[in-house]
Amino acid sequence: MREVDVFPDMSPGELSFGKIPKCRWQKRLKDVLDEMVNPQLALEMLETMFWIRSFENLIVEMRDGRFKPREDFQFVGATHLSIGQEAVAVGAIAAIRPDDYITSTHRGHGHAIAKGAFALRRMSEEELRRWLGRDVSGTREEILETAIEEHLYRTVAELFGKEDGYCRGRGGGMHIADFRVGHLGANAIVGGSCGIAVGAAMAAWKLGTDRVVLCMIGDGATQNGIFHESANFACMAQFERGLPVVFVVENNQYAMTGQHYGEVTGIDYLARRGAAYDMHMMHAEVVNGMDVLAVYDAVSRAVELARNGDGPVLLDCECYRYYGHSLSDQRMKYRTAEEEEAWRRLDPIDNFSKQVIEAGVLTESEVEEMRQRCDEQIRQAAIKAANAPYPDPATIYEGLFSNTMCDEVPEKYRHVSVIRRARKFQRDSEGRIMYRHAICEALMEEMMRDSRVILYGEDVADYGGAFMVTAGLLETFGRGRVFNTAISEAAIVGTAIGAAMVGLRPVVEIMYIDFILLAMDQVGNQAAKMKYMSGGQPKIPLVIRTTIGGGRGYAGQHSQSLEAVVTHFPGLKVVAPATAYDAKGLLKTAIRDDDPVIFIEHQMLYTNKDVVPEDEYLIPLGVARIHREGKDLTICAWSKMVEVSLEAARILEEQYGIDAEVVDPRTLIPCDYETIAASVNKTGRLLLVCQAPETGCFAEHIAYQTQRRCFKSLKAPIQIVAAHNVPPPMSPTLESENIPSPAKVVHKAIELLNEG
Ligand SMILES: Cc1ncc(C[n+]2csc(CCOP(=O)(O)OP(=O)(O)O)c2C)c(N)n1
Repeated sequence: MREVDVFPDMSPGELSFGKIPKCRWQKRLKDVLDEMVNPQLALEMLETMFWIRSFENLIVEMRDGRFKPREDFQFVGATHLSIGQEAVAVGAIAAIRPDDYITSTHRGHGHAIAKGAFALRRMSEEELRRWLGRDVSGTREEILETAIEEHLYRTVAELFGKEDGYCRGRGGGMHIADFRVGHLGANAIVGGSCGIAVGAAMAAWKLGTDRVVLCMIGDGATQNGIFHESANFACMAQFERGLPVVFVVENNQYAMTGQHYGEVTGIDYLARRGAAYDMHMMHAEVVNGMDVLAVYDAVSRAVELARNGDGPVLLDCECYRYYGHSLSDQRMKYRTAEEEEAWRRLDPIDNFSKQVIEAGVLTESEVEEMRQRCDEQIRQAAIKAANAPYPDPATIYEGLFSNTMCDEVPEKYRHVSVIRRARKFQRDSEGRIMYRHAICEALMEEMMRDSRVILYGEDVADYGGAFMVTAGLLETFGRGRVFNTAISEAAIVGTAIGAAMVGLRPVVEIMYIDFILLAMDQVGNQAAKMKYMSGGQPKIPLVIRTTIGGGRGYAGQHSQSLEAVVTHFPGLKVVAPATAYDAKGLLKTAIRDDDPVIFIEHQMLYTNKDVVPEDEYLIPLGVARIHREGKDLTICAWSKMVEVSLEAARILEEQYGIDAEVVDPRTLIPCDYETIAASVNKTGRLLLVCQAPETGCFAEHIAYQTQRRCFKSLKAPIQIVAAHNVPPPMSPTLESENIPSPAKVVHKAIELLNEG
């Protein structure tokens, strides 16, 4: 039962919101030297800001031809510069531990440089050697110098798309990541990383660590749906503790050209957003983002709150980008020279340099020496990177999938505490159980095997899911591992990605595949791509369970078969089981797989029964099943269409003496084209049966793959029985006309046999 009853309360009153602090920090370095900030940290902050500015000045110079790291080098790629905003990246990242995480944005050079630099500076000699991946002699200081040099080099190399880059040139500057120092990736989809950050925070908390996540985002991102879904997710009351995530809004006043204040929002300060999500207004604060110490102070306090279970926090760091959105942007079309001048007077590097001199940490000439040294370090890194090789085209597939499984659960995750004994599904006299129960059994067994497997989605807990598949799991494993979410498809998927990246193995449910369209950025741009774009670094062991249906009069938005939509994104595996036996074995495999899997169940199969052994078994992904052998033609179908095809094959045999072979690929990605081709080479004819509209359906793709392999043995053109090219209609007559039936398959099969 639920923890809280919702009784009516209609008494009159007023809701009040607390005060949001603004620009609390009014001190200077000299006021806090040796207390909050020691001289070493002050130097590190200044040095890091210099590196960031040098790095981005170099981009400007390469673009306008003033600097060529090599005579024939052509710089290509995005030029989103954060010049003017360095204090936010540095102040925020200086305030976290090396093992804390960050997510970043398309304007994330500064975040990447700062995260690597501060993490390396805080590593022991041994950790530095491990990070370098080779044995380096010398003192810790010398090794650190080597590591910093390598860090700057690998950052520039990624900007240039070189093999030595952090992401082996797969991601470039807009998608840079170094998971070894907790940099979970920059994201070129505005707001795209919010769910990932919250998911990583959830995993950090559930795994019992005290790590914190900084979600670096722009002001534009706070208007995007994924930000709102993720902020709400992070604040859900059912989490005993607020999730340890700090949203650091780098509020440079503009999205691309859209001004949040006075144009695209109705509020002055974005910190006000915090009031929408939790009773503490997310401890929101407006921060002077032009002052590195103000940011350091605010983020330090925020991190302490988050680490102690009182997150999340929202910091609105007011700053300014000096250049346009990118170097091709004519910024004077949407802002004035006076405005720019006013912000430039607060320049974070000049401002902090003065404070460092005032505090007696460095002299003016020492500051200038540092600036020149940082410039030179970046230039040397660029020259080396320009001369380094590009990735070998033959390696283009490297990093796409892990293609590994969790064969053995680490000892610490094997101990699973249960509240109630796991539900047993009674077999009938022939050893059969329902498809829905087979799926539940798979979940139950995998959750028993590995405490990192968690399950969440809309209504999956007390209610057992819209289709009663997960009933009983809450009672067995408790709300820590089985919980409901808000209706936030994007956040469900996004958080699962972040959680999977840092150690959990989430299984999430999207009630109908029609709703996956609300999460399509998270599915297609994030889950599918984060591994590849970061050069293959993270494992993302994530299962997205969803359903297709049709046949119940639910019409266009609850009956689609969108499997081809998800197969289109390289980096996802896609499974669509037709029987209870396959569903159980494939789901268990999907949960153990280290890559993201979309697991598509069929609502009209949930009550179908099949023999499902009680003993453990797994079914590998990418292995088709021949349901029925035959010699006259091959019928290829998956999910519910296997049942339709088997019925058609029975009619063909009984009424027409035609012997059809029925093949089910079971997994669409990877797809066992070879088994299908072997069947077609034997029969000479292929009929594909698919519940999706014909145009762009997965059957069209199998047809292409098969004709490539079987051209010579085909006796007739490949045919497809699919739905009409209309949204699924509601009326029974129209709906049954739309969904392929055994009669239609029989008809097409006979036509096919009469050809060639
Ligand atoms: C979802 C999405 N919409 C639009 C874009 C195009 N775009 C790239 S950056 C940007 C502005 C983002 O503004 P903000 O979040 O404030 O970050 P900033 O660029 O100011 O750092 C836009 C509109 C995008 N990349 N992603």
